[in-house]
Amino acid sequence: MKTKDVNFLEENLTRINKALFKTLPEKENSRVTEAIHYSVMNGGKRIRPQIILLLCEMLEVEITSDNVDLIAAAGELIHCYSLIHDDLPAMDDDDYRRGQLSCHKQFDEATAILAGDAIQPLSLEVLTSLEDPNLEAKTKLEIINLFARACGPEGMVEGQNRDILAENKVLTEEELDELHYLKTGKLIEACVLCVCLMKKNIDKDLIEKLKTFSNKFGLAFQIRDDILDEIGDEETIGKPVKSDLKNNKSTYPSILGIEESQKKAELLIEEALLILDKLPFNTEKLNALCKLVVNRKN
Ligand code: GRG
Repeated sequence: MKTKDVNFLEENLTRINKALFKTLPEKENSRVTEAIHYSVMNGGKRIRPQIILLLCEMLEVEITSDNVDLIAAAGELIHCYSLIHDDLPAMDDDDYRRGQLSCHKQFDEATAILAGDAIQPLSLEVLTSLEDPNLEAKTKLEIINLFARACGPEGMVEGQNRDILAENKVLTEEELDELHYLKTGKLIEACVLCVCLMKKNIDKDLIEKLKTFSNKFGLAFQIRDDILDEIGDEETIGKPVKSDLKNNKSTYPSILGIEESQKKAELLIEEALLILDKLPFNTEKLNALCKLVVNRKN
């Protein structure tokens, strides 16, 4: 994603990468820790932690900025873990990720499985170790519960399960929406809802609005992902194109065509922006992120 016009995203990216690095074990400890560094410190767009940082700022959450960065890093760690496992031969069998060999190709399958397995509890370790005068133990538990549900059997894992089962089948648009809500949307939603948990005295109506916002954002993000898999530039997206076609997967372009898919993504973002517009906060930065998502090239 091009971030040079939106300096705040670049600044946030530096914060996020610093926090991520801080959470990791010593690279030199073992082959697994080397693989962990290789798969985390490798130039992802960091959309999920960006959402956490921008929402914390927007809602003026009273947590120290170092702790906001660590919570954002925890969300990204879960995502990094899912990418390592997603690329494995038993899953999507992808050789490239973020412009470099995927973890199992650079190392080996066992190391990639272990690196992924290590990164997930690492995110929980980060969350449980947070110490902040404005973060109660109960809230920390709720945040952990939220992330656990987002990636567990009723979240990302089930999304991935449906994705695998759907190979060589044609899904309906509704089935695809549901699959991607589970696979991609729930983690994005958890990033939004964890900030709601940290905001003192937040009202239920605002939580519902932000949840709807995140679901529209998440689906638009995924649709653009499918489009880029069809028409993107390999070097820019950092992996071979047409991998969905290779795996015979239903995608938005395969069901709706490229043009209709892009329209659907843009409509979802328009709806997401309408929600933001009505909020009594400075939504400018989140608004800018939304606009980037549907036009992104990677
Ligand atoms: C329970 C964490 C967990 C994993 C097991 C492998 C698996 C089940 C799920 C895979 C889910 C998955 C890979 C979802 C993400 C799909 C997606 C849109 C990936 C690309 O995300 P970007 O564009 O990538 O944010 P970068 O590289 O920028 O971070």
